[in-house]
Amino acid sequence: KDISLIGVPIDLGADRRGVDMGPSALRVAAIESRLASLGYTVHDEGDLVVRRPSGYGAFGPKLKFLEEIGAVCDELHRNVSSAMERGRFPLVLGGDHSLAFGSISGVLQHKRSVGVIWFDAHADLNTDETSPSGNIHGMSLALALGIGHPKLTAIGGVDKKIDPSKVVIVGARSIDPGERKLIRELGIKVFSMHDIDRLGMTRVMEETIDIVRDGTDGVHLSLDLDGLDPEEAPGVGTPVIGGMTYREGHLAMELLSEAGCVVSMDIVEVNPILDHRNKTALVAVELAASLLGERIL
Ligand code: DIR
Ligand code: MN
Ligand code: MN
Ligand code: MN
Repeated sequence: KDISLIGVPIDLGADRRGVDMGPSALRVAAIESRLASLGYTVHDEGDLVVRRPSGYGAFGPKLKFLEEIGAVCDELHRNVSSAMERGRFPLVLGGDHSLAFGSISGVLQHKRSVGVIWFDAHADLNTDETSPSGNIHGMSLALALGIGHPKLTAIGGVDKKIDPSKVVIVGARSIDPGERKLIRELGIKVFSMHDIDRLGMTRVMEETIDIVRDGTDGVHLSLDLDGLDPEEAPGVGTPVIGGMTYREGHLAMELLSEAGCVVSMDIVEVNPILDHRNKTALVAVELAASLLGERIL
């Protein structure tokens, strides 16, 4: 089995600079050799080119850097698509979470119906109308559902969008009013930290897998490292207290690995500038290895 590593050094979707160094931090954390040791042939495709703008651009502070992010997502969707075309598992190294819209668009070029698991402290379901920040990393799941600015939702084709009944958000604990409304209207399943506390990660993942696997041709996993607790993953731009432990995250990956349904993955929001000795990238590599089959015995 082959894996394509696709680096996306973008920090324009968020306010804290430095998450563009995430792909480098993940490589320093030895992602390639770790996956190779599991028996994969790993193809590091390098990094996509991200333009360096001087200001927010034509769409202003409600949709910061829309043109640059749109260009990167368009390019990424083609890269993810061509990796899948060659039978490889696309592993996208971010970068901020705005890129996930591009990777999901790429997967949808190959799979008619895709389930999505969104590990995150946040829901990323804002639009330019509801966003309190104007940051596109808080809009990427909405965009993948076809909701948001038409210049972005057009990427990959307006018909290539995910079904809200096949999306599960895991680990949420910071949701904006507009996002809450959308979650209710679309009936999106959210396992918040409250649910993880109450039910335990095993049950949460069993229910999650049932939802995303049933009736789909594969599952995309979008892993925002701020889903973990900031004690364990401090190198993120928007930390929120009360997150998943490393063990909970690790167990979730092992259960997903056993289910065997994940066809593509993003690792996002790793910001080495805010980190302690690359701890967050090292945690991310542990989680990716578990998802891709690593076991203790
Ligand atoms: C907030 C923060 N909901 C926003 N979002 C983040 O700006 O839309 N997503 N940090 O990962
Ligand atoms: Mn996110
Ligand atoms: Mn987040
Ligand atoms: Mn492990």
